[in-house]
Amino acid sequence: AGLEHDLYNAINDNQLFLVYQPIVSTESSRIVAVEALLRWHHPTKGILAPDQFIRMAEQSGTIVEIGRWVVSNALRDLLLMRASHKDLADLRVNVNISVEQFRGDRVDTIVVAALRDNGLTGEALCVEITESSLMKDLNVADDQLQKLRRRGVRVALDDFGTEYSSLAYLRNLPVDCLKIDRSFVEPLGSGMSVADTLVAAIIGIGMGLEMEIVAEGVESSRQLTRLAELGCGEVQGYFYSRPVPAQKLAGLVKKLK
Ligand code: G
Ligand code: G
Ligand code: NA
Repeated sequence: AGLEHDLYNAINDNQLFLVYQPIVSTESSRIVAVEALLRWHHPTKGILAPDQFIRMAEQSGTIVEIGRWVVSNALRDLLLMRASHKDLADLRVNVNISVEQFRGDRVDTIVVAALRDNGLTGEALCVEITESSLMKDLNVADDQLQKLRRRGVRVALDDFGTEYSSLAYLRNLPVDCLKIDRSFVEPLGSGMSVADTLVAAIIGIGMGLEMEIVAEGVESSRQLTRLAELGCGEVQGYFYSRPVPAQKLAGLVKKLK
């Protein structure tokens, strides 16, 4: 109960912050987007990662307030990042959304207001939802996601491949992008040909449904090369960068050039 109470105060006490991990085009090698990842600078426990508090926030309902804070701050940071380097002028930001947020206030209303407050259009944003949670609560989320997509906001299915991905279902989901879970990326190109076959199949499904494909957890040039060969459009992982503060992104652009 202690941590839950602390979390309740974390927003007002400015203890939450966001770091950003670049998403890079395999074709142009340019940073096309960043994923916003939440951190909590706890007064006594130090810096906590989402796996240490998001589930609690979902259960207590605090996730609705946190989600509002995340969208608003990610969009404000996006303006800073776009202005910080000419190659980042069209940068997009991805934010993670818990399905519990759709049962609180309407996510589409919150997002549209945050876009307007920052003078941005929907193309600036992608919302990431895990496959398992979307399947569980599709009836709640579907209409809100469709409203966002009509404004140009993209929807990405996170951790794709790890849960029950019914192919029949996938075709009708309000989704523009598949993020291949890093458990598939890890063994890529290691001579374990079944890994390559699986990733090729996922990319094939995504392409067939005209979805964008992002591979997560890319750590080596071996994995990157194989993903590019298989037609994966975008990659994310430690090979390019760990998540960094918004002010560090421009420096990363120069380093990658
Ligand atoms: O940064 P890290 O690898 O610790 O993030 C782990 C996971 O936590 C992410 O993959 C994502 O699913 C979740 N996460 C990160 N930031 C947020 C956020 O702002 N909101 C929600 N709901 N989940 C987040
Ligand atoms: O929920 P999601 O899978 O989007 O969150 C991504 C998480 O994976 C973040 O916590 C991030 O720190 C972590 N991560 C990002 N890139 C890599 C990587 O290349 N290797 C590993 N092992 N973890 C990564
Ligand atoms: Na994510």
